[in-house]
Amino acid sequence: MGFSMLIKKSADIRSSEITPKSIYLNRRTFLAAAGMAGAAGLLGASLRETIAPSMTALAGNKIDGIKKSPLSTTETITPYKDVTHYNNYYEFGTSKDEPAELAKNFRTRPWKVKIEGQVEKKQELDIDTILKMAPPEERIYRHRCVEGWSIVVPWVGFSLSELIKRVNPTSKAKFVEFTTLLDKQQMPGQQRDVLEWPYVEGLRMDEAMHPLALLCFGMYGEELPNQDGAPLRIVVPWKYGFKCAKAIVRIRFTEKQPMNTWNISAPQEYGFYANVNPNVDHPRWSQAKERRLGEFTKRPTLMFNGYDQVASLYSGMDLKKNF
Ligand SMILES: Nc1nc2c(c(=O)[nH]1)N[C@H]1C(S)=C(S)[C@@H](COP(=O)(O)O)O[C@H]1N2
Ligand SMILES: [Mo]
Repeated sequence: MGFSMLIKKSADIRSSEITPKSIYLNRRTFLAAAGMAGAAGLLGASLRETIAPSMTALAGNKIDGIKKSPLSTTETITPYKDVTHYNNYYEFGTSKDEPAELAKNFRTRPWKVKIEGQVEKKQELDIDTILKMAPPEERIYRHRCVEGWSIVVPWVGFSLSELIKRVNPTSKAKFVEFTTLLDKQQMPGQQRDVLEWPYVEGLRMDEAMHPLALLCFGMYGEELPNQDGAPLRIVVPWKYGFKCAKAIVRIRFTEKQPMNTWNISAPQEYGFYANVNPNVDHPRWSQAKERRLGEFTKRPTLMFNGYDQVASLYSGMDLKKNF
């Protein structure tokens, strides 16, 4: 009995979903269960009773009723550990491992999202109202950072168009702007001038309405970890990662092209469009190749990150000028 039985118990519980995440979790549940076994002995409680609640707690907040999306890639999913410990989120530090640590206690409830600008009715939506607007889907997308690394993530969310349709933009709405929370206390990175705060991003209306553009609130079957943008972010898989604003508190519809944070910071390096494009180098490095986290050899970067279905959005545009 003892440990071997405990290991079996943890494995059984998540055998329905063998993903990199569950393998990682099983290690943690095992370690926790080992600790709990000691506690059970001391208190005289049965092992089953003691372990069961801890399983739930460690499994995080699972999202129910997730449908699989036909828009998913079949490429190998990047391990959960990498996707949650190699982050760009300057509000929580500029090094990749800082957000996991510094965003630990970030409060994602209560959370409101302001809907402003060119809409029939300006309003403030509660995050839990937004999450109920459409059924959650798992979208396994490639995600390419402008810095040259990439990951494959099973995001959970629904098309951004589902929200846009429901808030009735006026005919003047040509762009959508997304703003991240401004909170120097909770976001220690905002105490430094590394970027202009709050972080702002934007999309052209037809880009935002494209079925691939995702309003995202989860990954690996669970609510988003704070370092990945909880409680709400966007994911635009054919664009460089910096377009995917995290911790969104305001969605504003505009007539004019909104400014975006990285464009303000370094306009000659980061444009508004930021479509993944192996033929347009960053002024300081080539964009022709990328390194998938966990792999050694670089792979070629694909036009639009391989999402050719968006090409028609840019027909007639010079993508060297509109980088
Ligand atoms: N608010 C905010 N959103 C952000 C960033 C940021 O610093 N702040 N970094 C961007 C960049 S450069 C990338 S590559 C992605 C990274 O998302 P991930 O950490 O979930 O992989 O988030 C984007 N969204
Ligand atoms: Mo990035």
